[in-house]
Amino acid sequence: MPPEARDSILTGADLAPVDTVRDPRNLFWRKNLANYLVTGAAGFIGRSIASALLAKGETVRGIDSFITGKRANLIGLEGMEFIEGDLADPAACARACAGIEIIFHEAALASVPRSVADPVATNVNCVDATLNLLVAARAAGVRRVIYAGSSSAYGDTPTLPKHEGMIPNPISPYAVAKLAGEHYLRAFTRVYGLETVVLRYFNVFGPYQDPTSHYSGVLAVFCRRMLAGEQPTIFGDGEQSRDFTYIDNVVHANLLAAAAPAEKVSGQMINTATGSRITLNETFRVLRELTGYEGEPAYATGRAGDIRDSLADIRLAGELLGYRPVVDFREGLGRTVAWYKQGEQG
Ligand code: UD2
Repeated sequence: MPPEARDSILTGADLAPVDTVRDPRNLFWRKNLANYLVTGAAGFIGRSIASALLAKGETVRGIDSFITGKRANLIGLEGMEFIEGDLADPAACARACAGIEIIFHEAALASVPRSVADPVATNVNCVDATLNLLVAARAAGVRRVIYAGSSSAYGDTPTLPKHEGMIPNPISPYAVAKLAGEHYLRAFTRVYGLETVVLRYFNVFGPYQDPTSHYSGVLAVFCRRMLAGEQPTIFGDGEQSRDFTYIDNVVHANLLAAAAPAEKVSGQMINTATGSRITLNETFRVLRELTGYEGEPAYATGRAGDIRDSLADIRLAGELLGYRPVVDFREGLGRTVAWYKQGEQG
C-alpha cells in the first residue's frame, strides 16, 4: 500500500464527536474527518457545490488535479480542506475518501470535441478515475456517491424529451466515458451495497465556467467573446437546441440527492435540467441583448459527435428528489453575463 494511503486510514479511535469535527480551531480533526468530498473542486460545477456546502456550515474536502480546474476557482473556498491530486492515482483517491460520508463526483475531462481529439485522455480521466474513486470509497466506508452524469449519454435519438427509461445511445467517446461511469456506480450499488445516485446533467452553465478553452461550453465562450466585442462562431446552422441548465439548479439537485432516503434514490439515474430548450440562434439573440454586441455570428461546419436536439423530461427528479428548477434560462444567463462582465472589469 502506498504510504499516503496508509497514513490516511482512520481507525475507530480516530472518531471525534461532531462538535470537535466542526470546530474550525481544531485543525487536526478538520483535516481528517470531512463529511463531504467534492472531486473536481477547482472546476466550475465542483466549486459551486463546495461553496453551497460551506455556506450551510458543512465540513468539506475538495480534490482537483488542475488539468482543467483553476486555482483561482478556490478563492472563496478557504474553509474547505483541499488536496491536489489526480483520481487516476489510487493513492490520491484513498487520501481523498478517508473519513468521508458523501462524495459529489464532479471531476471529469468534459467536452465532446476534446474526446474526439483524445479519447484515451477522456477515458483515463472519466472512466479510470471514477472506478478508482469507487474502489477507494468502498474501502473507506463512504456511504453515498453522487455522480455527474451527462445528457450526451442519450445520443442523437429523435425522441424528445429524453427520459431516464430510454436506452442510451452514446455517439462520442465523451458520452461513452460518462455513461461507463454511470454503469460502474450502479454495479457498485448492486454488488457492494454502496449508495449511489447518478444526476444526468444537461448543458450546465453559469459563473466560474471557464470561457478560455477551445473546449469550453458554448455559453461561456459566447459570453466572453460578445462582451469583448468579438464575433462568436456557431458550428452548424444554429438550429440545434439544448436544455441549458443554470448552475444553481444543479447545485440544488445535488443537495437534494445527498439528503434523499437511500430506498428512494440509491441506484437511480435522474435527469438534472430545466425541461425546456432553446436553439443556438435564439440564444445568440438573447445574448446580443444582454451583452450589447451588435454584430452577427459566424457560421462554420458542424462538430463531429455533436447532438442535434437535447431536452430533458424532469418528472423523475420531481418525484424522487422533490426537485424543480430554481432559476430559469434567461435569469441564469443574465446572472452569467453579469459575472463575466465583472471579471472583465476586475
Ligand atoms: C455535452 C453534453 C452536456 C455536457 C457537455 C460537457 C449533450 C447534448 N450535452 O454538451 O450535457 O456533458 O457535453 O462538455 O451532449 N458550439 C458552437 N460554437 C462554439 C462552441 C460550441 O456553435 O463556440 C455548439 C456545439 O457545436 C454544440 C453546442 O454549441 O452544438 C453546445 O456545445 P457545448 O460544447 O457547449 O456542449 P455539448 O452540447 O457538446
